[in-house]
Amino acid sequence: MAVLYLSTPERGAVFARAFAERLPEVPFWQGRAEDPGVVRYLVTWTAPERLAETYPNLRLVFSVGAGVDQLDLAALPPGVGVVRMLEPGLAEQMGEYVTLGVLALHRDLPLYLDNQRSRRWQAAANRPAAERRVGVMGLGTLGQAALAALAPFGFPLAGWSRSPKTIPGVDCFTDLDAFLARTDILVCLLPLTPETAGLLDARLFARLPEGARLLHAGRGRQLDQAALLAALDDGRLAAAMLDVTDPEPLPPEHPIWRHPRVILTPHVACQTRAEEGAAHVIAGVRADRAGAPVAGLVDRERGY
Ligand code: NDP
Ligand code: OXD
Repeated sequence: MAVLYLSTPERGAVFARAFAERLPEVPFWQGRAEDPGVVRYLVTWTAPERLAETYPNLRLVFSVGAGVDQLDLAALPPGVGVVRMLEPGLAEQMGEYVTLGVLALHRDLPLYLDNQRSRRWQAAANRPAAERRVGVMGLGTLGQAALAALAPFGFPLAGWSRSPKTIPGVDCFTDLDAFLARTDILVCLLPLTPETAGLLDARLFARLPEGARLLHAGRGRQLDQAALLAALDDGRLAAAMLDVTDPEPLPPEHPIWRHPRVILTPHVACQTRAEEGAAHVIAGVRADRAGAPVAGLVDRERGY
């Protein structure tokens, strides 16, 4: 039995040290398997080609990130489990990023950045937080961390998820129309699945209050970028902040790069910390070897 690690060498060095200290009986290989036939655990971002033939005894694929859509779950061999990254730094960083984005959109930062570029000194009226309703799509690890981080500011908070939830201080919806109708700043933290691909489109924007704002940190393919630009240009949406696009990066000529009411960041809302990421994978390998449940095991049917 062995672990094969196929991600960045810097993070791999930290993983190698952690495995040597805490799980010395399990060989840890980086980049290349000495014996592919004994690889039981793969740590990676994307699935290597010919996975089933190359690693016939594979049991679990650990994603180095929180998302697993890049692995093409349907194409993986049926008996192979997929584990998403669950390290506490991800939720902490997403809480920071969503706070940054919601405050920027609430306090008209895209407008002021554009005014600065045009040397325009012009104030808009500040709206109280109590009158700006924030709604988070996705109430999982990251959605709930974002809502907890926003709690001190006084925004009326809501969330939308597939299954009903109860979260103190948050109006929880499963009805998308009702959720959108009460949302002035929409935050998307959904996993990419066939149901969520293209969800942020013109039809959805039309169901938000006029002048709503979008903060998108889920996956680029959930957003119809042309519909976003049209909604910004006709005033349906006032501004957007995007951490994810399709493709990443956007081509240099793409209008999103220079749209005056878009703030763009390069998929940096969260980054897996090496030490904590290694601890999560080691705990998963230990649990699997003991026949115990593995934290972060994805429901492959559901897609997240
Ligand atoms: P979780 O699996 O913990 O939570 C997903 C949430 O989305 C759940 O509440 C789930 O509902 C809800 N959901 C899924 N599908 C639907 C649907 N069709 N309709 C309504 N709700 C749905 O995921 P995380 O919170 O850990 O991560 C979310 C995503 O954030 C990742 O998949 C990734 O794409 C993105 N991400 C982005 C990063 C960045 O840097 N920009 C970094 C890390 C992650 P239910 O509770 O009912 O199951
Ligand atoms: C992701 C990540 O899934 O960075 O986007 O963890």
